[in-house]
Amino acid sequence: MKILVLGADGYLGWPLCMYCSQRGHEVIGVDNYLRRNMCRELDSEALIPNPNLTQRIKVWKDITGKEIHGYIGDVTNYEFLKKVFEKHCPDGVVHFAEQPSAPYSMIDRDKAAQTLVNNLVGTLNIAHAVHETNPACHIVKLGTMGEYGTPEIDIEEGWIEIEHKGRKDKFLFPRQAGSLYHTTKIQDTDLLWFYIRTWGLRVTDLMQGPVYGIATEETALDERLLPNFNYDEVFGTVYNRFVVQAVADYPLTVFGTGNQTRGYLNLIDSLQCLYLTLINPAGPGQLRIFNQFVELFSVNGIANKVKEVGESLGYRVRIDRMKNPRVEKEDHYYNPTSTGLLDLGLQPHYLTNEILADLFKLVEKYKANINRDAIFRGIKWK
Ligand code: USQ
Repeated sequence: MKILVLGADGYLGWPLCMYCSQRGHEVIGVDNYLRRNMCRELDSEALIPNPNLTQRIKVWKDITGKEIHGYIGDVTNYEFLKKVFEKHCPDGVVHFAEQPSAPYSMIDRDKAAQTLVNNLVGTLNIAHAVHETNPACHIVKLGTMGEYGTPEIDIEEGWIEIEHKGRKDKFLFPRQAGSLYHTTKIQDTDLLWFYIRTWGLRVTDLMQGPVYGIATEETALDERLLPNFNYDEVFGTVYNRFVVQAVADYPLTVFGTGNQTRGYLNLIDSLQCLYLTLINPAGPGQLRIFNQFVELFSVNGIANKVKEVGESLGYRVRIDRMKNPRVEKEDHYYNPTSTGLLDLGLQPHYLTNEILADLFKLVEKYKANINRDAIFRGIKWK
């Protein structure tokens, strides 16, 4: 297959480029370094210094002999994006080219506007580029479990059948996001769903939970192939953050009661899910939705696990239950369904103490790079 990865320099984008290239597919990667620039602006750079996309592609070629085509450009620039589609005519496009951070989107109005414009115009452009150049191309859109929020009912896989006054119909499962960033993901879905109904596009929306980890089969070839690993308050996800905090002897920053529960997955399972989705595309006119996570954890559960593993490795791990800077339910019902990806063949890797210990060991190697000031700044939702 020809696979176009938009956001190819990112935490998921770069490992996916390698994963697909390693399995014999032709990969085209696009990025405008938005996240790198935002990290630099906020002095929140990733733990491990990474070569840029052009350099990574070269390292990959030197090691494997495999070519990944790279373009530095902005998906919100329609002329640029259309040219890439015209030149390569991809069978599948994966859309990661978004501002991915909830806290970033809540800093101020300008960052909210930047998130909104970047995420929605990018999605709009992809729908148009596919429609105009190659309507058979399958769009894989990274959504998030956070779009559903934490309702008092079970969360279905994207859709719900509603019976009202004796009649029935199927609708998108109700969405109620907890940040402006998550709200743009809902709006993305609405945009695509409109164009699917109108133009018959084929789309899979992956409702992904927070991802942890950094090592993949491909990064084992050379450490220069590791993806960016953020641990700061803005771009780091909670598992990765807590491991870095434990290594830095910084009390684990549990927000509120710590009973907030989400569906988590290892980076290697995120890659498996993306790949299974690409090789089993949605049909024309179909909006297929998968809930992408493998196990549920509360923030307390994560903190306790990191403490247990950290202490077994000789670290002193303290837990700090602090006032929650976010507006989110802390004690809530949470029972999401997730069967679609298992039906496609996903083989989950559950979090073990060994996997967490390996993450500790990698972080330890780069301990000197930890910027303690970036760990907690207290970005408040209100
Ligand atoms: N949390 C803490 N302490 C911290 C950081 C987070 O208690 O230091 C809590 C948060 O309050 C939240 C939970 O941990 O209840 C998860 O937070 P997170 O920062 O790991 O994840 P989130 O902001 O939800 O966003 C991340 C990714 C985003 C993706 C999302 C999936 O950055 O791109 O969309 O996970 S989901 O959460 O399912 O929406």
